[in-house]
Amino acid sequence: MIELDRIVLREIGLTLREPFRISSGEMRERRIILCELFDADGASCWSECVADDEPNYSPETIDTVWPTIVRVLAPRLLGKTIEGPGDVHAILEKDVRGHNMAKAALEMGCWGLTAVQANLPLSRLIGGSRERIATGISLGIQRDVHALIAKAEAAIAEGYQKVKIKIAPGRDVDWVRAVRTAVGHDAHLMADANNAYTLADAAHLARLDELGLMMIEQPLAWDDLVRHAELQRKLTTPLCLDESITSLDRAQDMATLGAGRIINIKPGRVGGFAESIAIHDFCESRGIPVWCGGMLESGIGRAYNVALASLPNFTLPGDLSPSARYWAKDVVTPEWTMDAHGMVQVPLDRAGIGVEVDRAHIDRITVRTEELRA
Ligand code: OSB
Ligand code: MG
Repeated sequence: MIELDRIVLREIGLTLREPFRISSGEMRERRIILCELFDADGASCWSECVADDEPNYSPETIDTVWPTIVRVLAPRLLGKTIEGPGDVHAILEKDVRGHNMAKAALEMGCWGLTAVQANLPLSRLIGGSRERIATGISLGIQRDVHALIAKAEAAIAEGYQKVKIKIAPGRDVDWVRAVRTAVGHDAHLMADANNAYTLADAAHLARLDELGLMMIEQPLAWDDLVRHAELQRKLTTPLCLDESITSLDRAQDMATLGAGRIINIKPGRVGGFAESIAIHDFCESRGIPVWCGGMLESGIGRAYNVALASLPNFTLPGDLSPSARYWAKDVVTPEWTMDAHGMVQVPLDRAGIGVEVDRAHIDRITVRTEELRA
């Protein structure tokens, strides 16, 4: 039972250790919205919103999320008696179009809170069985191909089980081929285009087929399925959809159309855990592998991703790099780490999200707060 009597919103500023460039934009300073949910019974839990400050990945930004939570979403939860976290998605979804990242921040917080109340690790509350999660790294677009090769080699030496190379026109086939040559044919490589291409590039993208990639992520428009299906028919490399999969319906459409063969599940993109689990279960029933994507989260969002990725059909390495890859200092203790085999430990020794939140550090980097009450 969830009875929220208070939600505290905060915006924090976290500086990436190095700028992260994708075909649709660049991130340096992350502005992140954190939520703290308080239940009437005294339990509380943190959650994180994955929206960025520019709308280059999805239409949402942190400046659409904040007022949407304050005016539209939080009032639907505060002071209400909710049976369980599985009911929150429907409550937030009814007659509210879009705003998945805003919805997810609250919905996931309700799952985290329920895990605290049940004295269970979040992973186990949702039925996760894995104890360790295989991890990949997502390499942003580099200054030149030499820098990219050096980063890929270093990542493989560190133990990462997958290297995702961000591509864009002019920085694609030749760069990926150079990495493949440098790291050898056994390394698990993939490319992510973040919508940089159109169907007119099909023949060019087909040149990636000979490079043995695990998949090509989201080459075409952010909300497209039909053209991805046409492209998939022209490629032997599996397409993986990210931006286009915003709900279970869209995942089903992907399967129906043959628009992709793998899904990158980001709970923030699909409105939270209930929808993520539904997509996971659907994909499992259809033999479609899934993996957990990342959005340069702080350690709080990462905790949710790690818990989600402990579900059985997350069979491919996630974008779940350790804290130190992103931040000089994360907002959680212990920070997220990875072993020499590229595995992240699922925290099973603690109820809730499994990490301690460093409130003093968060206070120092908070730029605004707002307290919402029933
Ligand atoms: O397309 O997966 C993406 C980061 C921001 C926006 C979009 C994407 C990404 C990443 C980062 O690839 C993955 C990570 O968090 O390590
Ligand atoms: Mg992506």
